[in-house]
Amino acid sequence: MITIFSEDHRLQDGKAELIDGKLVPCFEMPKRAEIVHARVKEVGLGPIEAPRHFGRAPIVRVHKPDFVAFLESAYDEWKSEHGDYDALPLNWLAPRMRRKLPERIDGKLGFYSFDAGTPITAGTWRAITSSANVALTAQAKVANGERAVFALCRPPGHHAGSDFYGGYCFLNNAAIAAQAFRDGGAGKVAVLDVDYHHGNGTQEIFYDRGDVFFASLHGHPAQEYPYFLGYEDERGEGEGEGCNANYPLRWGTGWDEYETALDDALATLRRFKPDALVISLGVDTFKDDPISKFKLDSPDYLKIGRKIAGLKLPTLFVMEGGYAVEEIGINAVNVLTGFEAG
Ligand code: SS9
Ligand code: ZN
Repeated sequence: MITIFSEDHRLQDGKAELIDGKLVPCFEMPKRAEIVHARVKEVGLGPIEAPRHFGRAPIVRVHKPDFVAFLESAYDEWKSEHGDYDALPLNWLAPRMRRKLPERIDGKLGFYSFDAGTPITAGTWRAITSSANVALTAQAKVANGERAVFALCRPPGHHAGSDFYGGYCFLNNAAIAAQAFRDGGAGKVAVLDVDYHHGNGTQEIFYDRGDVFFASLHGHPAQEYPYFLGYEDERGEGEGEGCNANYPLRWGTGWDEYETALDDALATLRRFKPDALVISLGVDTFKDDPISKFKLDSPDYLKIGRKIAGLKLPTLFVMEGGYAVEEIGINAVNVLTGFEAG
């Protein structure tokens, strides 16, 4: 399997996030991608190639242009007002306040974000456009006939919506790639999100569309971030009615319960008869993940890969979360080798 990877991910190297009432070093760190990259080499998964540049057009197919322009200039605006250190938002709209874009950067950060864990740094724009290019380069290879390609994206993307960022995500790499499949002629695309957290951004982007099915297995929103989306009764709307499937799972979920939900999600996607499959590949479902509460173990990721291969679809794997840094390489690459064996 070919892997697409860029060193530019290192340009996103935030100092701190606000979590559990404390400013702590960012869990979403460059080392994550380095460990996955090293594991891809170690197991000899296949060639590792650099991304091509696709420019803004495929990005604004899923994100609003004003949001993308905000991401591009946010750090400079912040720096000229506050100085050369990471930008974090601190206030948001409460219900029935007015969604009107403020002039000052502090207000804009709150307008376009939904948490205080996602710093915008000097290198963020270059890192996130590079991450999107990694996904698009891999997508193009799958569209051109590769059975499966691994987009080793960083930063991740599945929490980013059409006009908001958060959850360490700025541009939604998986959604951008899914849309690129459609724009390249695929009639129907399925996105399966196996990250521990609900892919609220991807769901928002495709919620009213019948051409892209979104299925997600994740920590139950009653217990888990991002809390305000991801329930089972969210089934899509309008043209998209019936094209969204959520599998909220409680803290402590281990392989047996996970497998039941995964089998159901895969059967649902099979009935949709997609032409291509995008996997939002998070491995923060691991038992030792520092911010998550599922109990999957490293061999379980081989089984996930094997089951995904059973759909027999052209498949794009897009790296998302996973914060047990020492094991992230083994776990992520296990999904890929399980797929190849399946
Ligand atoms: C948990 C706080 C979670 C954001 C997590 C984003 C994961 C992206 N107490 N903070 S895959
Ligand atoms: Zn996650």
